[in-house]
Amino acid sequence: MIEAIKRFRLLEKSLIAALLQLAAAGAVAGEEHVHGATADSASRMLQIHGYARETLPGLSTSAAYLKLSNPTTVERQLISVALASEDSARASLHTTEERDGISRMRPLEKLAIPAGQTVQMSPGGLHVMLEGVQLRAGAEVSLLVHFANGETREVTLPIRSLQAEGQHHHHHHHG
Ligand SMILES: [Cu+2]
Repeated sequence: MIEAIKRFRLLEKSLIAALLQLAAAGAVAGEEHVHGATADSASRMLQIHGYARETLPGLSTSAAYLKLSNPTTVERQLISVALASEDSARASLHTTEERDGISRMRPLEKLAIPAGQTVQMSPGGLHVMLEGVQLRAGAEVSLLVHFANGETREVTLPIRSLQAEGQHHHHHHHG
């Protein structure tokens, strides 16, 4: 009887060891997207959330605002953004600078997301400029976000009305 319990405990131990090894393997691969990655390793990947602004009637220019959280120990660099679907549309990384009391937008070549930090784009600051688009509030738009390490992430963002823009107190999680 005692022998049986001992053997069972041994089996239990080796099972736990095997599970830990699996978890460790998942963590190593967690930086890139892996099928079957555990929720734990997924939470250690770069996270991208955000929203896009609707286009005003008669205009074809808008902006998207991303929140990039980097829980990893490696700095990531966003090098470009593109629209996933529309060929005629253009997306580019912009920052806003105030000079002589006038705020101007300037293209950014890259955006660093330091290890363990979050970069939040916002109206009047960093943004993804969208040109040649028609964005309706309530719909969604997909962006391809390219990183210096060769990774490309597709993010689907909700499109918000201009009125709603100033009022949000929480960010939406996309699927
Ligand atoms: Cu801009």
